[in-house]
Amino acid sequence: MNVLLISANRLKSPYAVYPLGLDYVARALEPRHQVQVVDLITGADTAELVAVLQESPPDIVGISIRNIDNTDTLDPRGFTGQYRDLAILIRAHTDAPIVLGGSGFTIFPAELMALLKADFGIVGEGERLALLLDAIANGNDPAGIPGVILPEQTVDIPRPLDAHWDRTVNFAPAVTNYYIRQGGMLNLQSKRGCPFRCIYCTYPHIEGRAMRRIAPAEVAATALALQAAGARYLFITDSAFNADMTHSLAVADAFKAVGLTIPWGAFFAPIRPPDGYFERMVQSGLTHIEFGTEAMADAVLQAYQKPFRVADIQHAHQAALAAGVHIAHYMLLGGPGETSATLAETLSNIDKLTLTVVFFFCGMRIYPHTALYRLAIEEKMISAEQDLLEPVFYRSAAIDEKAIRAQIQQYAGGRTNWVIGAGGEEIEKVLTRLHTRGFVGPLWEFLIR
Ligand code: B12
Ligand code: SF4
Repeated sequence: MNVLLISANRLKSPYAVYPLGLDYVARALEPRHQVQVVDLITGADTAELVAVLQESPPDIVGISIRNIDNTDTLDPRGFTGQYRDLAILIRAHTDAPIVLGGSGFTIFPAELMALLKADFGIVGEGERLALLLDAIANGNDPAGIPGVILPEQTVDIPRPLDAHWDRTVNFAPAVTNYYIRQGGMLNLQSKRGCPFRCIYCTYPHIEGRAMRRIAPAEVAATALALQAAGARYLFITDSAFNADMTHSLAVADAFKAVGLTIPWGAFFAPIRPPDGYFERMVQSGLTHIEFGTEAMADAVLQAYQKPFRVADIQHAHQAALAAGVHIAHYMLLGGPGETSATLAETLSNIDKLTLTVVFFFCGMRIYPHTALYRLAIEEKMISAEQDLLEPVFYRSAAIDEKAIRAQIQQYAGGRTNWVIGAGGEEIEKVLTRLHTRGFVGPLWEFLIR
C-alpha cells in the first residue's frame, strides 16, 4: 500500500522536535508498503500537502498527534483545532482512510477520533499499523488487533508490544535536514516504559510500566548513524533515562566504545546514583541533565508519589555538578498537598542548589488514567464524564496558581535562572536565532547561574 504519514506537530517551543515515533512506524511497514513522511513543522504548507495527496495518492493516511496543548498556564496554547483542520483538508483531497496515533492521541483517543472523524486509531505503539494494513488488505475485521480502535469504540489501555521494535532512521532530506540546520538535534530511545508511579504522569500509560530495553550496542549504533547523518546533538527521549542505572550506564559505555563524539542529554529522575555514575556518563558525551524534580518539600514529593525526597535531589544534584554537567530542574507546583508553606520550603531548597536553571510549571494538568484523575474525581474537582481534551488543572485548596506565581516572583527577585513556564514565544525566538547561527542543543545552559 501507499502510506502517507504526517507529523502534525508545528510547535517550535522550546525548539522543534524530530518526529521520532514515525521512524518506528515506517520501519514496521517497509519494505512491504511504500511510506512517505511529511513533517508539517518543516514549513510544508497546505499547497504542498495537497500536491503530495494528488501526485502520489495514498491508500491510507496516518496522522501523528504528539502535543494536545503546551500545558503552560501562563501562556496556554492548544493544537487540536489545527489537527481537525488538517483532517478536513485531507478529506477534501482523498478518500483514503485516516488513522491516528501518537503520544497525545494515546492519552485522548476517543476525543480525537470524534474530533477528527478518523477511520482508525492506534493507541500506544504504532508499529501495529502493519497489522491494521494487513487486515484492511485481506478484508479482515481489524477490531481485534490490540491497540487498534474504530470510531465510537470504547478504548482499552495501550498494550505494550511483545516483540522487539526497529527503527528506520529517516534520512529523507525534507525531514532530517530541517533539524540538522535548526540546532542539529536528533533523538533516540534506549528503552520504553517507566516503572514509577508519579500521580500526575501519563508516561507509564503511554509506554507501559515495564521497562523494555534496547540492547546498548544497538542504541549506540543508532546514535552513531545519527551522528554520521549530521546530528550535532542527541536527546534520549526515555521517560527517565536513569530509571535503570545499569542499563543507562551500559548505553553510555556503548556510546564511548563506538566513538560517538557529539554531546547528548536526557531526562533524569533525581534519585541517588551509584558512585562515579555521572562521571561515566560525561565521559561518553553527556552534557545536559534535565531533572524531573517537581518540588523540594518532602510532604509534596510524597503526595506526588515521587520516588525520591529532598535529600536525594540534593545528592543527585551535587553528584551531577561534580561530574561537570549542565543541570536543569523542572518544577510542577500547585498539585495535591501544596500550600504556601510547602512552596516556601521548595523555593528555599531550590535556592540552595548551585549552578542550575529552574523551570517552574504552575498547575498540574489532569490526565485520564492517572492517580491524580481519580483524586480529582474523588474531590469533585472534575466529573468522570468530563472532557479533558481542553486542559483542566488540579487546584490545591490551599493555594491558587496566581498566588503560586506571585510567591515565586517575590522570592526570585531578579534571578534570571528561574524561569516561569517553558518561556513562551520569547524563548522560542531566542533559541531559533541561536540555532540558526549554529549553536547546538537545548541551550538552557546559557541561563545557568
Ligand atoms: C522526550 C519528550 C520531550 C522532549 C523532546 C526532546 C527531543 N529532542 O526529542 C522535550 C523536553 C523537548 C519535550 C518538549 C515538549 N513536550 Co514532551 N515529551 C517527551 C516524551 C517523554 C517522549 C516523546 C518521544 O519522543 N517518545 C518516543 C517516540 C518513539 O514515541 P512516540 O512519539 O510516542 O511514537 C510512538 C507512538 O506514539 C506511535 N505513533 C506516533 N506517531 C504515530 C502516527 C501514527 C499514524 C500511528 C498509528 C502511531 C504513531 O508509534 C510510535 C512508535 O511506537 C513524551 C511522553 C511520552 N513518554 O511519550 C512527552 C510529551 C509528548 N510532551 C508533551 C508536551 C506537552 C511537551 C511540550 C509542549 C512541553 C512544553 N510546554 O514545553 C514541549 C513541546 C515540544 C515540541 N516542540 O513539540 C506531552 C504531550 C501531551 C500534551 N499535553 O499535549 C507528552 C505526551 C508528555 C505529557 N505531558 O503527557 N518533550
Ligand atoms: S519518573 Fe518521570 S516519567 Fe516516570 S512516572 Fe515519574 S514523572 Fe513520569
